Amino acid sequence: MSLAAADKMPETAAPRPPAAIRRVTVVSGRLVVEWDDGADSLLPFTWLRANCQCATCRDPKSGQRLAEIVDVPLNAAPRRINAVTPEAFTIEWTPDGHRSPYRAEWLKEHDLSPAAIARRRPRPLFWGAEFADEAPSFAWLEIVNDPRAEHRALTVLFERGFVLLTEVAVTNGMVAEIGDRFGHVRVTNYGRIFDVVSMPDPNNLAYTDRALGVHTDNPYRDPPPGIQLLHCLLAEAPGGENILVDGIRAAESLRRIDGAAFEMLTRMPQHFRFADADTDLRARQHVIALDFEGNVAGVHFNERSAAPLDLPLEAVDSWYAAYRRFAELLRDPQGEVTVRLDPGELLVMVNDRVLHGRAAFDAGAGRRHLQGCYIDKDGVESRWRMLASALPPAP
Ligand code: OGA
Ligand code: NM2
Ligand code: ZN
Ligand code: ZN
Repeated sequence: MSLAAADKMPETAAPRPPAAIRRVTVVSGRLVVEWDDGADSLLPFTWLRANCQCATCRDPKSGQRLAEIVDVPLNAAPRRINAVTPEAFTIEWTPDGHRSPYRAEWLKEHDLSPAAIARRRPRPLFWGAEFADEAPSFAWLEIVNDPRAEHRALTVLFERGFVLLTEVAVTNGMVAEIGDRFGHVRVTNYGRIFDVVSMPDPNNLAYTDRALGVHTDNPYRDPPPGIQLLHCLLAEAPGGENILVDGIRAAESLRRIDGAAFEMLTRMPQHFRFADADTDLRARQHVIALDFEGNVAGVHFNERSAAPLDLPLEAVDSWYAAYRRFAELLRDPQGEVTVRLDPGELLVMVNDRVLHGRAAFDAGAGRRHLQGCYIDKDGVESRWRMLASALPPAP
């Protein structure tokens, strides 16, 4: 397949020069830090004291907290604010005289204004069929040789939910090497890596040449894998195109057009199961999962692995009506990006956001071989932050 090169993607969040502190006062039981950029930070005393940055409260070597909440005096309040400079100040606390240093950079990084909180929770950028022309791809060697390219690729992965890697060596196990660079490969009953090929006695319909409707992988696991990698090694058989759908966008559409259906799928879970001769995996998941703010965090959708619904019988009819409504939205061709992977191409997908499916292929007419693995999101997010912190600041 061919997708647009990603060099038009925006450069992200390069660290800005920290603002300078102008004045520190106490107003109505809160600390007020006035900044030279015109902003004020309002900070509760307990929060400041619980996050004391002194060497007694925080181990200077590991940076881990030593302080425990029960040692923070009730009604801790600033007695004096000392040594105010543009970069730092110290609070001397009553009742116990403890002294806490705070740095401007740290305060800005953890600011509690609604705007600062929102900046720390980036929202996904939604896409539909039109994205086929702009969808991002990165040459693997570019990622290996340039931390900026790797950082951009991971930024795109988190913004869009998938990224295509090209020019990947067509070798056995390469997929796990890439998985271990971005994060940590998760070993499952399918192994460290799995071969998606058509085989005689498959334990999973993935291992046939049938079409697979769009789905998220392994909802029968707790937690399901965060990210899936699929590496194309052979694509001689006619067919087998992959279909990608932005599940979070579809779920947010359902919220707008059928609030009751949306609410049902966020409240009453579906049951999933995978069983073979050695395995009996079962888990419950919300088809639509919400984050702490009530935004859609992800979806769990897999018809192959749906177990009998295990809900109070009065809920069953309306649950299915809601599920059907959502399934219809997921099938909307206007939401589908189709890609035909060639050998050397590798899809990285956020499993609980981007649903993937495949068209049937003809195993009698040629071979098709994908190799896959799963990694968890936290490790990839960690790598993304480490890459960002090592980049030189943008000019
Ligand atoms: C899978 C899967 C896609 C494909 O194995 O879970 O979705 O293209 N495979 O074969
Ligand atoms: N395989 C390819 O979630 C699923 O069962 C999809 C996963 C077997 C690892 C297939
Ligand atoms: Zn302290
Ligand atoms: Zn799959």
